[in-house]
Amino acid sequence: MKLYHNPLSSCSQKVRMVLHEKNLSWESQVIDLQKGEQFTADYLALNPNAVVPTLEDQGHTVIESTLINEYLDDAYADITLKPANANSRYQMRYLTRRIDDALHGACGVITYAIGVRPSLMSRPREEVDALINKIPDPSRRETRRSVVQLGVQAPEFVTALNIHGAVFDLAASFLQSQPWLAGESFSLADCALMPYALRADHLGLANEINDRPALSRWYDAVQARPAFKDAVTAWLPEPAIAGFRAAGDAVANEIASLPR
Ligand SMILES: N[C@@H](CCC(=O)N[C@@H](CS)C(=O)NCC(=O)O)C(=O)O
Repeated sequence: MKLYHNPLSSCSQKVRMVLHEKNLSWESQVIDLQKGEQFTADYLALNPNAVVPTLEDQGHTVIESTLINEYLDDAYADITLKPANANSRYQMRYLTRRIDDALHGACGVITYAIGVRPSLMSRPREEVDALINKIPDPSRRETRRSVVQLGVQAPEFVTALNIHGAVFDLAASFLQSQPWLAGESFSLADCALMPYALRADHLGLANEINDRPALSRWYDAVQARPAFKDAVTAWLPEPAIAGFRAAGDAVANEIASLPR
């Protein structure tokens, strides 16, 4: 089994979490997104959306992180990460859908506006434009352009923060009555939300978690899982995380004064 992924990418983190929760062994192929390796012809043949992750297994190519995780849970069922009862399964899928439909794009916005923009600003403008122009999806491309140009002042930024608030509220409401997002057992939903809480934390937005006690308790519990160390901590490039934190500190006052 081979995973094309990136250490910092949230969708890659959620698939690595499932691989390690299920004790599966896998081969790593890192795709450097800032160098544009997602746009090579070989990679586009595997994943025409020019995004990570992509899984190759038993002769199949599987894309879309949520579907990769469902595939892994179906194909390797010894340790299952899907709850047994139908309503919990519905809760799991409702959350993973909200994450895919809304939170993921919002996370890209806050990541680029706060964390990635400083390093892009130090590169030649034409080089950055060329990278942005390769993004196949027009709406993602124009959002990226706006956020790289305007940072936290981009109109998309406040919307993205509010989406984080709404999905974190939803998650916290599920966690009022149960230890994990989809019930009594750790599931694909917990793997799916984890990277977004982590990213908010790294970008200086830990208050989005800490202000919601049930979510904060859940975040601590996810980080304490042995799989988290192998799937996430082991891959985190410390200088990049320190850069994210410093960039978060640098815009904290500006963010606090934005109308929400
Ligand atoms: N819906 C896709 C989204 C994947 C995605 O957006 N991946 C990001 C990293 S988290 C990426 O590869 N971005 C490439 C880029 O920024 O050019 C999935 O769930 O797999």
